[in-house]
Amino acid sequence: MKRAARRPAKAPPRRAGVPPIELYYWPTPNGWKISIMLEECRLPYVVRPVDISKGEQFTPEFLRISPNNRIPAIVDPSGPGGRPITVFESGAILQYLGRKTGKFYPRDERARVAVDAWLFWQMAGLGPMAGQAVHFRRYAPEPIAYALERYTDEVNRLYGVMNTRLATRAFLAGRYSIADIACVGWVRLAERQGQDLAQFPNLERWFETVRARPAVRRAFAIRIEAASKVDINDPKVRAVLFGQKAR
Ligand SMILES: N[C@@H](CCC(=O)N[C@@H](CS)C(=O)NCC(=O)O)C(=O)O
Repeated sequence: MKRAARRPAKAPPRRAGVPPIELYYWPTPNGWKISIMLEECRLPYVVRPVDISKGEQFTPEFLRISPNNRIPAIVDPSGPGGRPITVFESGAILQYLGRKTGKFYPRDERARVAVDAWLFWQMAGLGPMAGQAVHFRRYAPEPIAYALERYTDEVNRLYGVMNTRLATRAFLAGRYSIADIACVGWVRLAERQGQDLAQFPNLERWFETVRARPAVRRAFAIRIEAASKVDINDPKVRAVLFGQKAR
């Protein structure tokens, strides 16, 4: 893990005595969820880049924070009871920050159930399926027709579910929430998943609305220089990212 973290351009001023949340991050759809939420909530934070192309997700230091060797993760020095807390899994982090701030995660039970349903839908459906679609479309050493079709079709079905849902409401759970925050980074990469947003007009309208939010723009603007230089065809990178087994 590198300590050299560039704070986003318009990070909120740090309040004296309130240490910032540490965001263990790499610019991917799962990482973006948390940078967006931190920006939306105006919480002070520092970015700790974890170069997953170099295997920094496997360092003992990081595994103590994120035992699944995946980004994102956070350390909140001012956790419950005023003591530090570590949180991994992007959905759990979004819920934690939503409860901590009272923002984008309604307290009302009916509204919260709707947000949870769409958040879990993203975590268990859209994210994993879109991830597999991207893998077989861009990273597999050779094209495998069955896998390409299966995952591209499933993502297409999921986009259709969002499109239908958004025909009657502005956001997935009614009001803008952590469910929208969880999905926007995946829809941003629609093309890589073999999807054409023009075929999903309600989803496209939602995407334009969400990505135009100042906090979302700030989060998407965070630059990690090393990430833009990663060559996925480099055998060393592929050996780190693909074919992982129990250690
Ligand atoms: N379910 C996890 C998934 C996280 C995940 O897959 N992160 C990827 C980047 S998007 C990662 O850290 N990959 C590192 C690796 O594959 O070793 C979450 O939502 O936090």
